Amino acid sequence: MKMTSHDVLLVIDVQNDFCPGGALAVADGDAVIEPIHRAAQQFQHIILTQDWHTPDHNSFASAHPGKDPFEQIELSYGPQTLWPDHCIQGTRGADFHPALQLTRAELILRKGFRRTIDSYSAFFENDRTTGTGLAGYLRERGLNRVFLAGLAYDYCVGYSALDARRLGLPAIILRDACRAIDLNGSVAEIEREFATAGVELMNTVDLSA
Ligand code: VGL
Ligand code: ZN
Repeated sequence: MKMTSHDVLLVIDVQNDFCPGGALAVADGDAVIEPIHRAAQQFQHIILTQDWHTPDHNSFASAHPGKDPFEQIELSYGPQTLWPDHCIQGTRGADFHPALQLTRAELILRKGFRRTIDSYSAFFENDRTTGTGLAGYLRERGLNRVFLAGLAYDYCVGYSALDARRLGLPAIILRDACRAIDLNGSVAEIEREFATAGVELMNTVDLSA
C-alpha cells in the first residue's frame, strides 16, 4: 500500500487493564503489541490513546449500587454498558503495557476523564457530540488518513474508526493488530456498522505489500 506523510497510526488503549491480568482484560490483548510494532515502521506519525477514568466514573458498575459489570443502563446520553473499575488515572492499570515501545509517538490523547460521561472513541465522547480535540489536531497537522490498531476492536477501536468516517476521513483498521471483547454480539454488530460507514479492514502485512 502506498503510504504518505498524511497517514497516521492511531494506537488505541494498549494499557495494562486491557491485557491479561488486568481489570478489564481482553482475551489475548497483549498479542496486539507485536503487529503494532511492525505496523509502526510504516508510519511517519503515531498517536497513542489512553483510557483515563476518575475513580468514581459513571461507566463503572461500582458507581451504580445493585448493578453488575457488563450490564447495560440508560444514562442521559443513551445506553451505557457498565464495566469493572479500570484505567483509573495514575494507576498501574492505566499505564501503557510495558512491552509497548513507541517512543516516536507524537501525541498521547487521554479520554474518558469526565466523571459523568464515557468515551470509547478517540474523537467524541459517548454523547457523540463532545469532542476530544483530536479532529482539530489532525486537521491542523494535515493528517487525513487514519489507520487504527489496539484494544478493543469492538469498542474503542471500532467507535474511533466510525467517528473518523463521520468526519470524512478514510479509516482503515489493522485487524490482526486488534483484539475484541465480544460482548453480546458486539463484534457482529460493529462490523455491520463498518460496512455501512465504509470502514476498511486490512492486515499489517498488507501495509508493506
Ligand atoms: C474500552 C470498555 C471500556 C476500550 C474502554 O478500550 O475498548 N472498552 N473502556
Ligand atoms: Zn474505559
